Amino acid sequence: KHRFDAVNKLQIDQPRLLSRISALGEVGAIDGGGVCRLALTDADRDGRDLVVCWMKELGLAVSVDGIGNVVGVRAGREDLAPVMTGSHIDTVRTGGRYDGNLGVLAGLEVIASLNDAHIVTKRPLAVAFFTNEEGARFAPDMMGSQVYQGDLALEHALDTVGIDGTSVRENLQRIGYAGEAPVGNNHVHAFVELHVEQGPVLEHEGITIGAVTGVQGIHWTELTVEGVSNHAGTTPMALRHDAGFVAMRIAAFAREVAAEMGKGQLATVGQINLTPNLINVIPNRAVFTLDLRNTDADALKKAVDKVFAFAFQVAEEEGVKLTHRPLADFDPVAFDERIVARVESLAKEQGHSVRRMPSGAGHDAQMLARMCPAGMIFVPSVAGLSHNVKEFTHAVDIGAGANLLLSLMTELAEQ
Ligand code: HGY
Ligand code: MN
Ligand code: MN
Ligand code: MN
Repeated sequence: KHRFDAVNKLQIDQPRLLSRISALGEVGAIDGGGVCRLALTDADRDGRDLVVCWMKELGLAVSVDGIGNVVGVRAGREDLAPVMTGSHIDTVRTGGRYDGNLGVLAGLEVIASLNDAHIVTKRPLAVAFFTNEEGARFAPDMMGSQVYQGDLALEHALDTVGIDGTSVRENLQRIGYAGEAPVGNNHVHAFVELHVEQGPVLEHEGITIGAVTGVQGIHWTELTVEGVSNHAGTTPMALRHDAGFVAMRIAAFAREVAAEMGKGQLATVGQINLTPNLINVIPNRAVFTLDLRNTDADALKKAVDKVFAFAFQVAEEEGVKLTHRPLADFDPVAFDERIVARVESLAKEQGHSVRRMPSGAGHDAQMLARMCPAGMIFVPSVAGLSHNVKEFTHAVDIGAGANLLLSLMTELAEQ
């Protein structure tokens, strides 16, 4: 009884959490208050070293697995499968201080608060950061958590070559995070991830907590168009095999399909590289990426089929060669209803407005959901900005999210 009351009154130390967020935000800091810690770069290594140092200071037993996932475990009263929280600390090139980082550091804050209160939960508690959640340098995204869960083979992930032509394996070794801990057969009792919403919904509705119901489907492809380079001034339009033009038509069509389908269909061409990329040369090669998403698996499949049918048709018309390489293909995921409902009821008990909502972004929780009951807590993103150096979440919302995480984890850890 005594312990239960103590846990119930327990609050996280918000200034301590905020100071860790700003300290980690200094690692790989870029102009505008953001961060660039692309997976497995030296900046990622420096961020990892800092978080591992904090894990050790908190008395966690730290392990590193074959893909570089780092898990810190706090012993429980009994030797059972742990309740885990965590996220990622790798960022996109123009990242913010909160995407991923908040979830990992709030996990450390939960540990620190329990340490201060000398409370030991029945189950062990674990805080993890997973390798390469972003997938921006090495596709697919959620790479580390999918290897941890077991559906992505370690060797296959290690062989992956990124956008700069180097492999996951060589980069992992170079930064000293090619670990020994096994992957694929880990036992986790439940997983809860705190994350910034990265969208405008909570702020727009004036709601503090998102009880995340699941993650939408994600379909990433790299397309390569091969045409004929020629003189921009002497080649009649009808005789061109313009790879750049075909790539741009496919990109524009993908946008039109999303607009036409509505109902949450999303399409993004984030990367496009033309060769020789010169003002007066018709490009003979275009390599570009297509990111299609939808909460509805059938609608997403329809969008993919429409865009590819058009792509092959326009390639035929323009007499160019089109090839493509899948980079990620994740079905929509539904989180565990008991966890979603408990996020909702705990938020209300703690005096916060709350709503259920799907996640537009991919998250490590969607991979853990394949191996244990999983769920997520969202807190608002100011102006809905993310993958942008101006990403920001108010301290009061960070406190609310971290306190909810503390309560939920300690409850799950008594199961
Ligand atoms: O792409 C995503 O949704 C995630 O940020 N990796
Ligand atoms: Mn993230
Ligand atoms: Mn992200
Ligand atoms: Mn994500």
